[in-house]
Amino acid sequence: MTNEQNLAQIGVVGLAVMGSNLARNFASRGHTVAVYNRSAGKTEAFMAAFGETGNFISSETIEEFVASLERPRKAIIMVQAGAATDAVINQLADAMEEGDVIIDGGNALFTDTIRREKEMALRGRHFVGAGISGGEEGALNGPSIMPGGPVESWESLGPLLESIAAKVDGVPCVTHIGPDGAGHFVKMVHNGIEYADMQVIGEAYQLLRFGAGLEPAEIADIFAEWNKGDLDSYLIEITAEVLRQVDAETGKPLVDVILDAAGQKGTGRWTVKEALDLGIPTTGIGEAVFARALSSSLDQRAAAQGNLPTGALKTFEDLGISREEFIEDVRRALYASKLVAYAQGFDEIQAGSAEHDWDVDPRDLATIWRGGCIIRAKFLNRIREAYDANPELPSLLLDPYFNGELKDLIDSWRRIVIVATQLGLPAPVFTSSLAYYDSLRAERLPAAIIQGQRDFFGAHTYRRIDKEGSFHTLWSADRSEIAVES
Ligand code: NBP
Repeated sequence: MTNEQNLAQIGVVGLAVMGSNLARNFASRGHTVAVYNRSAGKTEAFMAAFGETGNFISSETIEEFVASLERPRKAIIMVQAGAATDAVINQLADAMEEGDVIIDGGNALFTDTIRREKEMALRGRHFVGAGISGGEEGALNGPSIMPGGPVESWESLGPLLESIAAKVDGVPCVTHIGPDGAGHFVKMVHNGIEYADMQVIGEAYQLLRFGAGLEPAEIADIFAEWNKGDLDSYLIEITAEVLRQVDAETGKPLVDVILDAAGQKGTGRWTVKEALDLGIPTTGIGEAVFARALSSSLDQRAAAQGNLPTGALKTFEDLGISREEFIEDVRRALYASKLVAYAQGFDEIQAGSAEHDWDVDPRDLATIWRGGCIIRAKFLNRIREAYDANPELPSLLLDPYFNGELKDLIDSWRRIVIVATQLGLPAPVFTSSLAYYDSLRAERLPAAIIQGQRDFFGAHTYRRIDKEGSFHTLWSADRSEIAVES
């Protein structure tokens, strides 16, 4: 039912997929919702389709839209990230008043959010960058929401967002993440973890399909079975669904007719760029982003097919392992690699939080990611428990529970990396995650030789294990060592 008399508790700007679903979600929780879209046609279509399903107030101009909001006015922007978002923010800020709240629910780069918050603060407007995960289904039925911005905004916005967020054990999947860009930073890393999670599932599929020679429908059954245990997650569940799907036109498994070139919109790439700047080795996410890029290099792949020497590859039969053992090994390698990706993602969030003084609590993330979002998984409960037990945990891998799990996983993980190599099947995240794991636990790393090389060619100096200070060897002279003032 349209409601022209009352004011709206919340407004949504942008009525494409995400905005219209979010507006419907707010309305379904009993809120009156103001809606506006740049092209009036979309607003009309929205009202025609859903106007009767809740209390909506539609407007044709941004001024009308702002006038239809209760004070302090709260409007969520769900438009294309970048210039479109800037344009809408400025239009809203012009029409709004001191203390009103502008929320950007799009996938903004967190540095844009920091800039926008500063600009809005100068104009007396509150600006909240809120990461929203869960795609269109989540937006409609309950997403996971990661709002940043000033804590005062959270006080008025919190109950509204809690009402539409997914709930797990009665706990809403939303909390104030931290000031300015914290919400969008955390959403960015969430998406990065999602890339790694999807890639490790892809690698497991690849090994089962082209290593063990299983059919998509058989692998769907295996994934459905895995979904009952430690790997219980939305992504494993939907993978089983995708694998079961048969193409109506050809009668083949759908997965066999989908072009194997993965797209990306940028949040994975941002996560890795930021990790490079922070000096955090998010190798799993990095390999996942590169794997998508490689998959899309279709010309180069076509040129390489059949034209690169393989060396002596083995067949699955040569390896003499049972299918059952292999399937269980793959499951364990997947679990271990996933654990590494999450550990690295949480490391990046903690480093970002320290760098920007955000004070992000990792326990909050493990809590609000349990529902609504794409990486929702049973094992996030374990992550929450790990940080509950020790908020200063140096790495998730060192939590006693996960450490115990790793004891059970490690042999399978090593076997799978070896087998993948012998079969010539790429498993970049399985492989690089194991290299990360072995690097992390190594007593000595080859970094000592790198420091030696750097000192040799560039007098970059090195530190010693047995005394304080910086040192340089006179490589071009008598090769004696001198202490260097740092
Ligand atoms: P799109 O990202 O496809 O954006 C379309 C909307 O942006 C339309 O309402 C369009 O209005 C509006 N818009 C554009 Br384009 N330029 C504008 C401008 N200069 N001024 C005003 N409005 C403008 O929509 P979406 O897929 O619903 O996503 C919305 C946001 O949510 C994005 O930031 C996206 O990254 C994020 N997100 C999407 C998903 C997902 O699963 N799709 C998940 C999580 C987050 P028009 O009708 O007049 O052209």
